[in-house]
Amino acid sequence: MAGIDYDQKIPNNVDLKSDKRLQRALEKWLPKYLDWWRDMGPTDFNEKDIYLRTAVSVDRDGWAHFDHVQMPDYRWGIFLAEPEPDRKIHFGDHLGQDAWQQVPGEYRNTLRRIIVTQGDTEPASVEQQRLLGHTAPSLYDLRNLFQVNVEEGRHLWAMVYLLQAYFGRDGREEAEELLERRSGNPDHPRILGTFNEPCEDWLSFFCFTTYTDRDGKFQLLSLAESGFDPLARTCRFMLTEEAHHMFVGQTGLGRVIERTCQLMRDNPDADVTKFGAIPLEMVQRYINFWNSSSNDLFGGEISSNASNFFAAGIKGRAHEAKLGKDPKALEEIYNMEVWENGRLSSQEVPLRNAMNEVLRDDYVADNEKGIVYFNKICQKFDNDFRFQLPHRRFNRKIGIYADGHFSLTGEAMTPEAWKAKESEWLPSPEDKAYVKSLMVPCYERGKTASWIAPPAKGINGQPFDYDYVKL
Ligand code: BYC
Ligand code: FE
Ligand code: FE
Repeated sequence: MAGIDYDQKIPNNVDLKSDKRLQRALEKWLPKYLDWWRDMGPTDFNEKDIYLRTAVSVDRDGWAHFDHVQMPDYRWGIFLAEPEPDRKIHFGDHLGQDAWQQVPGEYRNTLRRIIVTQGDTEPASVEQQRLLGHTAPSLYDLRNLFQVNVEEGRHLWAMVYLLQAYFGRDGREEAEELLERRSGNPDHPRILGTFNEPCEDWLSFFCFTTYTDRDGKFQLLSLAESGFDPLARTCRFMLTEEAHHMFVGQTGLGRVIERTCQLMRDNPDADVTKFGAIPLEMVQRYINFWNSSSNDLFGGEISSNASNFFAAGIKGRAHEAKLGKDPKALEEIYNMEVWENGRLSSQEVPLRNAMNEVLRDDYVADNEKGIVYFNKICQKFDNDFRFQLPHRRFNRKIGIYADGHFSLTGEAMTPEAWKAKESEWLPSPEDKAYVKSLMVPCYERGKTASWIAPPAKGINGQPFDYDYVKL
């Protein structure tokens, strides 16, 4: 690959063309990445022209570049938000010191682990979504799926860049392992729970992009505050892409709800499944599953890891710099309901140990806004159904509530009582079979599948019936 024009092939703002060591590392990794993409990325659409947005520079005009491209030719780039001159660490024990431009030796392992954990989720999501191209409800949705997929691919590049540029040999090894773990593989799974869950239908995809990508938003917000400046700058740029992923989820679920509400209004006595739509209670059960699983992604409520990350200045609170709170977080306590000896009781937790919960608070608040949006759609159609966000204690596998059983509104229950409610609260085998039966592709321009309304508008000012994917 000697003499290749790096800026052309790999758009970047990290001066790749003058960094020989990084070039060598990337040249070794790139063919493995492309092999992984062909094996584990979206199946059967690699030769199709897709209307994609490519980031070609970090300024406003540069990154929203739209064109029909084939996915393997997508120019995965390396972009960091512009540096802030003279940036300081603005929280934790190193408050006021210069932000690190190199990896501080004492935090090398911790930082690497965080970057690997973040990086692992990106290819995992592509693996989870790899078959969805066969059943998209419209060409518009098909294009959005692939846009999300190539951007998650780019997010993997972002973390691989950090590993290769800043961590030497073990960083390069970790970069390879990111291509070796597999979502849902019991022998070699992805690191975090949700990223091993099957995501095989579009209702799950819209829940995933609503709730799991929103975990991405908040984890990236907290890492965007990092004292390790290259990580902070990378995450700030990734956040601009994350907004689109959540848009896909939120409006996707909204369109499913709209379609059902419309049919219910026009056919007051009929069962909507007769029209191939998804009952609102079923949508709620899918929300309950993906939301509760994604709550787990914030880690334990009381966590010495989280405390250490904060103390080290590696991972802050979302918008830490603008919070106006004690940047050392040493005095404050966090009042938490803990589950101990079979009952809930209030406990005072030193704030640093509660940082996962602090971030989850922001996440829950953001999710609540999404529920308001869904309920506005119900109201618009005079439908009495109201969506609700499951309580954060509901159906948890990680953290202090994992041992208990809690209702959708957070009350403790016996395991037997919970079991009796399970099929009302989480997708049942019948729900899954029904949703699966609806998953037939709709690839006629301007048309949508029976279970979803068309979007309010197209992509980049194009009409809905645009040729988003040339099949
Ligand atoms: N599943 O102290 P604890 C995204 C482990 S999503 C399995 O409670 P900590 C995206 C934990 O690793 C954003 N294991 O938690 C979205 C630890 O293991 P060790 C991804 C879990 O460490 C959609 C042990 O339990 N980014 O970008 O404070 C599409 C005790 O941990 C889970 C990040 O996560 C789980 N859910 O916090 C594409 C940011 N939760 O050390 C992309 C980087 C915890 O005992 N990661 N454990 O072996 C972190 O900051 C932290 O690792 C976590 C966990 C917040 C995830
Ligand atoms: Fe991502
Ligand atoms: Fe995302």
